[in-house]
Amino acid sequence: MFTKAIVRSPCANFASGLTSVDLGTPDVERALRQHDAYCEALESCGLDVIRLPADAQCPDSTFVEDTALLTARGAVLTRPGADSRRAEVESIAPVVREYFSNVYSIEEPGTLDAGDVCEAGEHFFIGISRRTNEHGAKQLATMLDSFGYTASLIDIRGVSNILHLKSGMAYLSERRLVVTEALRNVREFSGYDLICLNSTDEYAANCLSLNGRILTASGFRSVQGELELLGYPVICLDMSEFQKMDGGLSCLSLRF
Ligand code: CIR
Repeated sequence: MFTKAIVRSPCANFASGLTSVDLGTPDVERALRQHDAYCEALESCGLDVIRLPADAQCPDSTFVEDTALLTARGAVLTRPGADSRRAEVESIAPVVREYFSNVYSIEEPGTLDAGDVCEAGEHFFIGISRRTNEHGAKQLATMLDSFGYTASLIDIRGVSNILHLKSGMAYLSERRLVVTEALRNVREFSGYDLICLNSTDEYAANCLSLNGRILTASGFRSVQGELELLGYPVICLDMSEFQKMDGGLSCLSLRF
């Protein structure tokens, strides 16, 4: 069960953050409304939401997920692959330390964005991407091993259209994964039940399983229908302004 989530409001210069997609400039007011709805959805799943103030020094700081990995057995502060995002870790660190006594850090030359890390029960998939390098992935795998978890590394550098591993997949429950077409044949996913999405539904792969419910981006009716058929109550959220900045649902919070 998750009981808490850390979030940070989008800042006034949110639109100056990094993006690799060409979907237009986000509207900050609308992003703030979408962020509020996201926080309400977390609360409706039974989580206490710890809201951090907007940080205008770091335009991407609303994507808190990339700065830390929080597990039931310990926390890891990351070292984001993009230079412009490194300072975000300094501001999240004291908050993480408030709730976790054992906090590790990814060290140079390792880089790791936790958007590349997918927790699947006692196992973690770690993506090697444009942001997470092999050093970072291996450091994290060693830390997870010391917590008693297993991990496998998945190289997604050849997969187009996804920034992070979790831009293309999510773990639901009971060995069930949602994956994009490009990730369906990943060897490490054999032995899991796969819900494979059409290319038009790719953005919906980054959904969030929280205490028996699933949060998904709105506008993907067939994905919503498929999840509901499997018995998951689904909450749909408008993510348009975050999508313009390459962000998915999971990136907006750190759950624990
Ligand atoms: C970035 O490019 O770093 C941000 N604009 C978006 C980060 C999204 N994070 C995630 O998928 N975990």
